Amino acid sequence: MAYDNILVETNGHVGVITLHRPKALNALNGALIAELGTALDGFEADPGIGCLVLTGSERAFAAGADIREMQPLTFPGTYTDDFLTSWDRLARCRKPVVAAVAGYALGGGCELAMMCDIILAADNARFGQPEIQLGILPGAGGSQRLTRAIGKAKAMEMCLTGRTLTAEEADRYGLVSRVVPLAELQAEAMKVADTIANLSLPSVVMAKESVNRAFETTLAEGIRFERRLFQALFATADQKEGMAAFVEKRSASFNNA
Ligand code: CO8
Repeated sequence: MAYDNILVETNGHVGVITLHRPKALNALNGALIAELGTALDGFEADPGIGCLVLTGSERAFAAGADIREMQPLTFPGTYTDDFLTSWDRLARCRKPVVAAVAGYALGGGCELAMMCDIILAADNARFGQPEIQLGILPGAGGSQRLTRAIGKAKAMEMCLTGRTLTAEEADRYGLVSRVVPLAELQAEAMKVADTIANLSLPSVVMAKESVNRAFETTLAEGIRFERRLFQALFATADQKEGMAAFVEKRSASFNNA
C-alpha cells in the first residue's frame, strides 16, 4: 500500500508509523487520518507485530488538525458526516502504541498523542490545545483525556487560554511517561516498543485493556475486571513458559499462545 501522508515500516516485531506532511508541520488532514487507520488495521492484523510506534518529525509530531481543510466546514456538514469519528481508530487499537513526540503536539496532534498508551517526549516537545484561539474547542477527546491525565486545573487553563506546556512541564504534570534528549527519542521509543513486542501478546493486550478500564468504571468493577483477566491468563501457554523460565533461571520465549 502506498501512502502519501505517512511513512510505514516494520522493525522486528514493531510497526512504526511516521506522520509525514513536512511542509505543514504534519497537520492532520482527512487523507492522513484515513491512511493512519489503514496502517493501524494492517499492523493490528499482523501476528508478527506486538507493539507500534507513532512519531513525527523533529520539528513537529503534529501541529493540529489541518486548519485550511477545516476552514470551510459547516455545522450541518460536520454533524451529518460525524466529522472526527474516524480519529477514534487509534484509540481503539488493541496493541500498545508508543508515541514518540518531538516538537509541536498541538490541538489534534496533542489529542493523537494522548490516544497512545505511552508518550515519550523529546526535550523540545510542546503540548497544547490551542483550538480556543480559533474559535473552536478540542474535538478529538482533548478536553477529556487531558483532564484525566493532568487534572482539571491545568487542563482548564490549557483549554481556555491555549497555553502550551514544555516537555518538562508535561513530565511534571504526568502527561508523558518521560523526557529524553531529542537525539535519543527514536532509539528510546524503539527500545520501549521492542521490550513490549517481545512479551506475551495476550498478557500485553489484557494489561492495556485493564489499565484503560480504570478510566471507564468504578474501582470495584475495575478490580473485578482485572482479576478475571488475571485468572484467564493461567489458561495460556505463555504463563506456563514465563513462570517456568523464572524458576529455571532462563529467559522466557513467548509464543503469544
Ligand atoms: N493546519 C494547517 N497548516 C498548518 C497547521 C495546521 N494546524 N500548522 C502549521 N501549518 C502550516 C502553516 O500554515 C505553514 O504553511 P505555509 O508555509 O504554507 O504557510 C507551515 O505549516 C509552517 O507553519 P508556520 O510557518 O506557522 O511555522 P511556525 O514555526 O512559525 O509556527 C506553529 C509553528 C506555532 C505550530 C504554527 O504553525 C501554528 O500555530 N499552527 C497552528 C496550531 C494550531 O492552532 N493547532 C490546532 C488546530 S485545530 C485542531 O487541531 C482541532 C482538533 C480537533 C480534532 C481534529 C480534527 C481533524
